Amino acid sequence: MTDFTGKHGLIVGVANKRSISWAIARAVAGRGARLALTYQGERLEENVRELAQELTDPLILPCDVTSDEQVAEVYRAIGREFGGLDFLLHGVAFAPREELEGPFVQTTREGFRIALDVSAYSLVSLTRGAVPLMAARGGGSVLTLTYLGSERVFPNYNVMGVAKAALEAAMRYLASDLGPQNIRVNAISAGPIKTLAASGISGFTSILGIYRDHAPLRRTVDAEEVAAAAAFLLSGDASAVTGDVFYVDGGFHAMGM
Ligand code: NAD
Ligand code: IMJ
Repeated sequence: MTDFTGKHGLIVGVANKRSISWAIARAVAGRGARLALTYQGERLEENVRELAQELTDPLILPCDVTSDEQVAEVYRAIGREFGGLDFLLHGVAFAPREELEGPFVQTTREGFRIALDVSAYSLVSLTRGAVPLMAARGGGSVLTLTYLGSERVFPNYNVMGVAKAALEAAMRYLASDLGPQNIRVNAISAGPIKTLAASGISGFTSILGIYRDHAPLRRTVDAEEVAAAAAFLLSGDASAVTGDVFYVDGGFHAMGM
């Protein structure tokens, strides 16, 4: 199933062992992929290098997505080392903490700019950099991670909801641009999972409880379940799927009440 033998991938968004991007890295590496992993800053380098010890011959590179120069250097290194690229996983999101509490109407111009730059524009710039390397392989697959807060209101998700709406729209425009080059672009909308991006969010535990009570499957999802769907979408098995938001949320999105 979903074999990645001989495939090369770039995974952006690993912070620690709980990161959804790390679960995806393990899933595709376990099916034979060779990976480049990036870390956001020196603070996270050691984490990523330690996790990557279980991978075969990984490429570990710095990448703060707000730096065009760092993004360019990532692709120069991948071009040198891999000579092409088959898939890209975008698992990056950030808004200043103060924006994730209190009323959305108080969102600052700077908080809005940062959230959309890091969480949505980065898909555009990372995908653009990947295009020549994917074209060299006759096509590729790009996948991003989103949340239902793009479509409905969740307490405190605030400007991240707006950033995820922009991310999903960007995903569709990229799918349209790049389809002719056989590059597919999709998103997984995951249910809530306790990761670093969920830590310290007030009310997060009660949101998990609401999913347990109301999702059709009456439970929350784990990162490995997101990773299994990600492996499918990143692989040739999904060769006719592009421009899609694929829900891995126990069915929660289907409910009205
Ligand atoms: P995480 O904190 O492990 O991952 C977020 C990543 O974003 C981190 O690795 C962090 O280093 C990276 N990042 C932030 N700013 C960056 C920058 N300027 N440059 C480079 N990297 C930067 O948490 P996660 O839950 O695994 O989040 C991964 C993705 O999944 C995010 O897009 C998030 O919105 C999405 N998601 C998470 C959940 C959830 O409940 N945890 C649900 C749905 C979607
Ligand atoms: C985050 C905030 C509020 C409600 C939330 C979340 N719900 C879920 C999340 C209901 C599921 C997690 N999520 C989907 C995210 O995309 C989180 C993004 C995020 C988290 C932080 C925390 C630390 C910080 N900035 C952040 N920026 C983005 O300083």
